[in-house]
Amino acid sequence: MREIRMPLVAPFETSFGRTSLRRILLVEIDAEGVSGWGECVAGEGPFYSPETVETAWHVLRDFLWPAVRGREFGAASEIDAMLADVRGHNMAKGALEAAVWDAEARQKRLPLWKLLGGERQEIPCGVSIGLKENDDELERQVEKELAAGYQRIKIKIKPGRDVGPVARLRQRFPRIKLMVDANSAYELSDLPLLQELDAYYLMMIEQPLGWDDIWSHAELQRKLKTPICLDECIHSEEHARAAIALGACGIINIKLGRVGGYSAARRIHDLCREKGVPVWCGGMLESGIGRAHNIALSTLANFTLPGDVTASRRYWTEDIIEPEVTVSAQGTIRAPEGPGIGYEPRRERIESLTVRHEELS
Ligand code: SMG
Ligand code: MG
Repeated sequence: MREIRMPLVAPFETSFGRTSLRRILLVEIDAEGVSGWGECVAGEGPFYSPETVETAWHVLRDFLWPAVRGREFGAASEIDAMLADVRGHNMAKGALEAAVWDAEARQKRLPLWKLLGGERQEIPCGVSIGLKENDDELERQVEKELAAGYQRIKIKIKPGRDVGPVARLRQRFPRIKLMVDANSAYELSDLPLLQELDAYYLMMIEQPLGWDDIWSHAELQRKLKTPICLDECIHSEEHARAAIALGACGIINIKLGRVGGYSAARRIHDLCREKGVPVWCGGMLESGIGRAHNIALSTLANFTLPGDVTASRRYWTEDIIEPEVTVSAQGTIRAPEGPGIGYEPRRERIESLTVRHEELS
């Protein structure tokens, strides 16, 4: 395990706070001499979810690693069950599990996306734009992302920064795929305001209400025309099943870390496919390693909507993988042909960014 620190090219602001410097926990595993890499997407503080870099470090070292060390297994798909005695801590689990998937794919000399059963090599990409000082700045940023080719625009909203910016963008860009993400900044009592957003034919409203409150989203969805997309609320297949059965959402954002790895992500993906609920891959300001895993996940068949998976340069002056992730002029990323995640971790650069390191055996 190691922690690296990377400054973002620009601060990223959501309804719960602002990030300028990422602390990123990376996991490298050695599987019979083959390295596999995973990234823990826990934040610096417990504001998106309860996990942090510190809790993940502790749980990985003291509970998850002891659950797998020295145990023989035939495939990365077995790891999920081996970690099941630990409740929660999905981001810590996801980092370890993803590293094992990378190693298995490298051992088999297969691209990870093919090992996972991915069906599309070209994935559609959107961008997530943080809260801006004013509407002019927001509009300029949207212009820039559209010019780069991105297929849909998501903006962050919070009380006081919602209908105004959305109305302004809709007037300026009547035809783009537009959506908003509130990161749980509203309550059911904000219904009239959220209903005002229905006028702007948004693709979806992401996570307007409480981070673990599926029931209130069902209440809200009954009164909104715009589909709700759940992010923070969905931690497992069981949550997804409940949310769909209650009518709490029409769309689900899947993040590897939030659900605890590929096995859980695939279960949610398969359930949503069966229920006719489209999914897309979320982002967590990842370095190239997490970004590469998101690309692999996005190749599964029901990832039909553009995800928050974007070029390295949108966040980093220099990424930690070779080559960097790039996006085509059509706003797509091509899943790589190389083994494993298909991008090589740049060891020297990773070493130079490392602030702590612990080897477990
Ligand atoms: O990686 O492009 C990215 C960020 C996408 O908006 C994004 N993520 O709620 O979906 C979300 C947020 C969570 C992270 S904010 C620090
Ligand atoms: Mg979100």
